[in-house]
Amino acid sequence: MDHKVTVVGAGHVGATTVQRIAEAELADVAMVDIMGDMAKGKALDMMESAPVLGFDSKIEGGSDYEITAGSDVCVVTAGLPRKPGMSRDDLLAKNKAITQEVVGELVKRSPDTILIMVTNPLDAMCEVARRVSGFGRERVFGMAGVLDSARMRYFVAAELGVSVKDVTAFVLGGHGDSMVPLARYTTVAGVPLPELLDDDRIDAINSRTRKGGGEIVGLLKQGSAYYAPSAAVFEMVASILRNKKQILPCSVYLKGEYGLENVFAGVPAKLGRKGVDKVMEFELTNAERKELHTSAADVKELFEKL
Ligand code: TXD
Repeated sequence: MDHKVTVVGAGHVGATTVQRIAEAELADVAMVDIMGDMAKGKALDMMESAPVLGFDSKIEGGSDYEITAGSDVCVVTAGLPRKPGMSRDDLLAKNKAITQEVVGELVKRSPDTILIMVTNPLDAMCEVARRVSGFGRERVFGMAGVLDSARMRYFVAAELGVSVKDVTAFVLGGHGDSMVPLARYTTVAGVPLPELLDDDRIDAINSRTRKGGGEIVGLLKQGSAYYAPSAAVFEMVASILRNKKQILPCSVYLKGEYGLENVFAGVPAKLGRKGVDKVMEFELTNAERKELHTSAADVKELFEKL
């Protein structure tokens, strides 16, 4: 393949992302995990599916970062889940240490790469990666908004009984309980959602979107969502490698846009071959802007604990 992507963390999100990239022949893939030969085993298993599915992407797995050298894009899903008795701050400290180590190893071998962060707490891990890599914001950003927006799109399509393809949505802000679903910029065949649904139904969709991750956790009992998250990562990687310039909500380091500075928050970003091409500034009402600022303040609070 013309491109190479590394995915660190061969767990649920990581391995499913690798599978999606390889099956679409988007790139060759290196998959790294700290757990012994696990990544090697999953990579071999996927390669053995290639003759049946007919893809020629190469997948290499292991725990040695040498296999990642020269990657165009690196996706970081490595991390620990929150265990019983573990506070959010404990998790922050643990995943910060993992992210520091992983990003250091990656940029040593792929100095020109684009980093897509996935590990939670997402916006804080983006900041850790930015500090360790020293990259400009074009090359270090996070996946959350595409997932949150996909959830919202699905809920809207199901509510109205229309194709998911006709629904676009934008969820901005931090990847947490205070994320900001924007009904005014959510459209069905171009028609804004407030013209199609009453406030109560929109509120219900917004609330289900905010709690979307928790809903899946509650059903799975073990672990968290990965089919939709990996699809969201795939869309971002594809827009970058194919230079599609899709406008996707991503966690980007803001420099004054939306009145926010020096903080990562989900905003619409144009993604192309160089990474974030441009942060798009949608006009917001005072209420929407206030919600976005509240959400960004939550993220800043986490930054202070880093
Ligand atoms: O919207 C979003 N950004 C998210 C984020 C959506 C879904 C999942 N989200 C977060 O991604 C989740 O809260 C976790 O922080 C990550 C990964 O989720 P996943 O469900 O894939 O977790 P797993 O299955 O536990 O996989 C994590 C893997 C596991 O195989 C570990 O062995 C590995 O990470 N790991 C490491 N790999 C390399 N190096 C180090 N240091 C390391 N530590 C753990």
